[in-house]
Amino acid sequence: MQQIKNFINGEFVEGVEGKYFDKHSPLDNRVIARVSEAGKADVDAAVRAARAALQGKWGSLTTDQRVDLLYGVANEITRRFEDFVAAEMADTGQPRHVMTHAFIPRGAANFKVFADVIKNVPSESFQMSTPDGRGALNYAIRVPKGVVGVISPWNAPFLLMTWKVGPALACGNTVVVKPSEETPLTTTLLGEVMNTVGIPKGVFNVIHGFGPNSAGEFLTQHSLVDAITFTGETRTGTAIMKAAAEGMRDVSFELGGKNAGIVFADADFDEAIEGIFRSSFLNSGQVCLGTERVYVERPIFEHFVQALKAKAEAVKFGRPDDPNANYGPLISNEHRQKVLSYYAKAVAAGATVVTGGGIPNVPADLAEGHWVQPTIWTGLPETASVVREEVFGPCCHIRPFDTEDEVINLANDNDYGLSTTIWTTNLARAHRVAARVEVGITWINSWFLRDLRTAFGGSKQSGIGREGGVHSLEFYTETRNICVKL
Ligand code: NAD
Ligand code: 6OD
Repeated sequence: MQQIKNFINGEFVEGVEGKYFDKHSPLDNRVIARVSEAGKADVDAAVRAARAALQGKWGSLTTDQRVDLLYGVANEITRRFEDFVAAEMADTGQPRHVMTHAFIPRGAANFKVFADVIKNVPSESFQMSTPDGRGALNYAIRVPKGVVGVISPWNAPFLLMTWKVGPALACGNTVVVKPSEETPLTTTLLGEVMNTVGIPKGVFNVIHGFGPNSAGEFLTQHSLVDAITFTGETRTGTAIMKAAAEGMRDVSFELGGKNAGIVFADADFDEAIEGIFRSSFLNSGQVCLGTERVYVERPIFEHFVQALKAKAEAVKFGRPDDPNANYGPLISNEHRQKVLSYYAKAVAAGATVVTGGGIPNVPADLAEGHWVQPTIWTGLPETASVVREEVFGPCCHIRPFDTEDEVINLANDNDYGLSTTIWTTNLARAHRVAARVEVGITWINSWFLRDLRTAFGGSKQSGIGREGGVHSLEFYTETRNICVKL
């Protein structure tokens, strides 16, 4: 049985309390690894190692030297591509193509892109006049925030963790990472990469465990953590924000979503079907940017519902490497219970179940896995809990609309504001609607396409702050103002 340890000050170490928890495969619920849980003392050791590294070799490197090391990290991930793909498939149970096309390459890119950003970012400088005529030069330098606590979720583990570690290190910080208890493998592998590349000890640390009263909470409460970047549920963000208030630590939050897909009658029908299908069901619906509310212009509503149903019913459940399968399970039994409870609530609220709604038939060796059917509903009022709350499973509710104003109001009538997709061939309308939907990112005739140099983040309860490209500097550095009399 694989034993997963914490990575503290460049060493793989067991937690001092000797506690382990089991990591189950989403495919069949088998225990695939035993994970060492970090206690308070381990978290303290990791934070102190990170602080010492700031004051040690890492802090004395030039930007060019740091950039070279981060290029090395990206190259080493690429060299060990198959190891990362295998680990992420084992953790998540999702199909191989999701790993090879999205999760792992984007993870490597997170180190390259932010190394380039930091190398090329100009600094601010003004020549000032002074009453005595000598003048002054007023300029700013950016310094690292310090020790950054990184807390990441399980749905796209490597991509979302590196999306924070890449810019944090590029800006000269050190990190203590708490990956989700459901997906410990790729973050641990990254520790091996850091040692191979020669990243100084203590710059990158990993502590395993849970949230409340475990590694996550111990990290957010540690007084030597200078800033916390978190991706996960909105209510977890609230708990972390309270912890961060002690000591006035800065936070960056990427939280939940209840994203709308808007399909106008003039859309390229096949492209819209394919796009809504991917955005509702990719990764078994466990994507923060996924579409759980679909609004379709009335003339094509019935045709759209039937076409999406046909695609949802054609998925093939199976193991990530099975060439005949293209669809994976949910991450855990606990999450499956939550999703199934929403399936029951939809029925209780009077939904028409177009397809799905339960547990699929799978081969006997997968019977204990966390499978659920892709599910489509129609006929619910906007007040129904499955239309208002994030399910984070493979499901969507489809509702007809008649006018542009009506659909904008429907899309905006939600506490979340992460993303929207708009499907239309009328580009003037696409731009008009995009400017009025209250979200952090809008896709027009596309989904999940984003240059890593652009700003990413949510509006309303979907997040605080923007990360990506130079926007990440706002969180991972502090600006120091220097004024010199000439
Ligand atoms: P979660 O909030 O349950 O857990 C996320 C991480 O926080 C885990 O590592 C967990 O152990 C830790 N944690 C939990 N409670 C904590 C506490 N009190 N203190 C410190 N750490 C704590 O989220 P999840 O179930 O892992 O992920 C799914 C959620 O993440 C969904 O809501 C999804 O929308 C959101 N998400 C958002 C984005 C985005 O970019 N906006 C991206 C991916 C996922
Ligand atoms: O890589 C991205 O653009 C990004 N932040 C993806 C988020 C995926 C959430 O599940």
